[in-house]
Amino acid sequence: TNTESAKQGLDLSNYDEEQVRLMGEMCIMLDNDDNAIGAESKKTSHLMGNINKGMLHRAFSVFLFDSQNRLLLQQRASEKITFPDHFTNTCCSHPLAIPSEVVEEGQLGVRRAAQRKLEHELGIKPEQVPLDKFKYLTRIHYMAPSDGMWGEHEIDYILFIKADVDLDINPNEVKSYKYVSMDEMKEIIATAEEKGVLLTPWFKLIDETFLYKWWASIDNLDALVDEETIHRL
Ligand code: DMA
Ligand code: MN
Repeated sequence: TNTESAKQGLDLSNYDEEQVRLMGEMCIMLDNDDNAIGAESKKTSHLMGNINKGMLHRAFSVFLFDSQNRLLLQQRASEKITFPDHFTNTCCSHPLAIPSEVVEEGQLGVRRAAQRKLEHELGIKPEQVPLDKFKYLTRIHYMAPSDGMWGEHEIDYILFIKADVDLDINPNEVKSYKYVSMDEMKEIIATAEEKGVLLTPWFKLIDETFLYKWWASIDNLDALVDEETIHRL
């Protein structure tokens, strides 16, 4: 049993045990300008009751492309507590409130978290995704409810990486995966509603704003990097 849940009067017994365990991870709490102001559990920071009071945390979204410039999509596992079964970009999660992942210089903490979760979710070995190979593009601030109880409210660091990788899927995290060309991506987006394909809200927002501009410049991203702006989407 989880003492924090008990304290909050929350019953998590109907959720996947491993995903409930991961709700104990400590996320980095932020003010509106991405200044770290504390730490709260993943559970506390993803409850809509807290989000509606302004609670905000740091996150990252990785977009991984192979040498043919195809984007690796994942479908989130049914076990996920937020946005189960939704299709999304390669990998998302949170840098944790631990010494190695709170480092802001060169986005080092975020890069380390990205490497850690690419291995955890998709089985990608860190050697195939070196920290300095991630291209940090910008930050996106967004809020999105998942269901009545859970949601997201994040400043999300966008990381692109071009690498051919070996996958070993963690079925507790990922239900399926797929490499898509830009045309295939646009087709998936255009037909998602009629086909009943679920897409995560942050992926839709990035698709509507920056994705294709960045994707078209995948081998030449330096001019598009915007380290300063926090885009409010
Ligand atoms: C959270 O992703 C991060 C973003 C950008 C939505 P997630 O729900 O996949 O996190 P985790 O894999 O840690 O559950
Ligand atoms: Mn989050």
